[in-house]
Amino acid sequence: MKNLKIAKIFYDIAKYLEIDGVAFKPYAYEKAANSLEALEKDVGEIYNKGGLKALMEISGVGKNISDHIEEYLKSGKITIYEQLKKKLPLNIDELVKIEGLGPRKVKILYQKLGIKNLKDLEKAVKKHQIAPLSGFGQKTEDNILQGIEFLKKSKGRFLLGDIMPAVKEVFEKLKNLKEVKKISLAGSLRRKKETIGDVDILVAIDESRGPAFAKASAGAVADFFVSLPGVEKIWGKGGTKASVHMTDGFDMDLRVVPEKSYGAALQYFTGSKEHNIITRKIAIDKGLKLSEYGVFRGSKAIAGSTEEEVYKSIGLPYIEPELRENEGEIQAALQQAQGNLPGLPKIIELKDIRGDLHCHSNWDGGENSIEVMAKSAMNLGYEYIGISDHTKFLRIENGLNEKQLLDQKKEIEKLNEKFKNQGLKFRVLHGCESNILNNGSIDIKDEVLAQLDYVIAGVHSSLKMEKKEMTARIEKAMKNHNVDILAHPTGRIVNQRDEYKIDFDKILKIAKETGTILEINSSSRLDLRDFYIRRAKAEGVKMIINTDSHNKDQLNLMEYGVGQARRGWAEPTDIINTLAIKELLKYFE
Ligand code: DGT
Ligand code: CA
Ligand code: CA
Repeated sequence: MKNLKIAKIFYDIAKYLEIDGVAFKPYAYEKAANSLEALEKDVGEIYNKGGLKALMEISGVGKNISDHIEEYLKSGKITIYEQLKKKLPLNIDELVKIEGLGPRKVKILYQKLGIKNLKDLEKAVKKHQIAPLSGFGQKTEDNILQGIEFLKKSKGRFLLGDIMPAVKEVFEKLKNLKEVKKISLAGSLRRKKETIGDVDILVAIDESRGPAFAKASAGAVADFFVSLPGVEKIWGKGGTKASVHMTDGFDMDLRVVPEKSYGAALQYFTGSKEHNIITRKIAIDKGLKLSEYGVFRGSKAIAGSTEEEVYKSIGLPYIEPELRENEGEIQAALQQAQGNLPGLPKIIELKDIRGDLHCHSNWDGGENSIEVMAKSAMNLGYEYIGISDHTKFLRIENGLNEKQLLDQKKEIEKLNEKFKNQGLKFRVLHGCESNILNNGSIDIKDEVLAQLDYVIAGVHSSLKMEKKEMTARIEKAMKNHNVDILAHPTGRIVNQRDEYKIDFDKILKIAKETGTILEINSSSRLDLRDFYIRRAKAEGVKMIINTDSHNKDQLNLMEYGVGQARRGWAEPTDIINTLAIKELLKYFE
């Protein structure tokens, strides 16, 4: 699958064009890259089946972009990209990832100091060559250093949402093999960690027809695995396991086991390592041995084929994968086993979600109309969608002003009328994603905010404020009666940007006082983080899981927000978009 490779090239092109000061075009490349990342089908297959026309049906892909994709599929190159690289021979992707280094600054650093990559940049920072440059200064140099440290920490780990579409494709192919009786993702991917070191897949084969048959089956699965289309390198292959490197950049491990030890193997390979260490110890304390092959008393296997059975044999209820981090789940499980409360949380599931309230329409430069977004939400089985376009302070995002918001209100009323006449129960809610200005005020007049169904507010500028100021800024916004939801509360972006400096305990306290709902943003922000979700839950602060979709396909990102919420032990009652509309609206009164 070349989707991610091509997406990366498009991101690079966008950045090069930005450096050159080209207007609008960079955004088009980014949009195309976004949808390629989210695409669950191989772009090569799409092209082979339907040619340029089929490519152009991918959202964000027009004539120009589809030509580029075709060129890449045919030649492995995109001419304009090669030309841009020649003109500015930089590792652009690496450099602009540094927080505080926009394309403009990257260009200056190249022209003045010959900085081409992260290494050059780090050297220059250490020699204090950056601060003296005009437009930079000591603060920028410090920020760059921080950014470098941050990037180093996250190196080599992939965003869950970035690799999942490619993984799902492989998974489906394996699942369809006749030798495969059971299959599951394992490791950090199954635990829905926000970043993934490598992909682990576990397969069970039929052993009931004798060892020779089982051996042949396992071999067939491993052979198939290493010959998958996206495999670039084979790290190793044995009779029951294989390990490969994919063109998309990540590694995958496959394990094949007989059905009778599938549960034990799944428990082992799901991890985490820390969780496994404790479960094994519990087994030992009971005079048992727990391994990837099963649970044994002496040489007799007493459990192994399912995880439920494995946990039960060591005296524990089933523990959801997202909880297996040795963060108190074992104590909770033991408590439950002894009949005490609260025990393990009954964590939220994707099917509990009834709507998505952070969605952008083409009013603010998003890709799809309100109606298309609404229909896509209906197809997901939702009961409502909330349109929350950016507001006027964010000019680059075509933020809406008061008048446009009121016009939009009318359009939404009309649309709801139409749905009603069609006998549909579905409802479009009208909100906005307003900006919390430096002094904590909102960039839209209160009398207009009051006319919306709900208001989201978020920080989108001056991210580097001192802790006290930033906390006070957010506090003031939360205390605005019209503000219902605090978007991406800490400002972090996975592998890209650390959170702002804030006093999270204070934010929780204010949320409790004001009834402000904290968002769990499902995009690459994954903000709130899992441990903050747990703290919010403990304080009784309500949350909402939103996708922050800028097109209809991104509505599918909900699964990652839900994964994050599950890792944060959130139950349906902690999350307000599990509610039917009538109950939901009470939170916005
Ligand atoms: P990752 O790949 O870094 O995102 O994290 P994981 O958790 O997927 O780790 P990985 O792929 O190295 O191993 C998959 C699982 O296998 C891991 O979660 C637990 C189990 N495992 C691997 N090595 C060990 C080990 O040395 N001891 C124990 N107890 N379990 C291990
Ligand atoms: Ca792994
Ligand atoms: Ca692994």
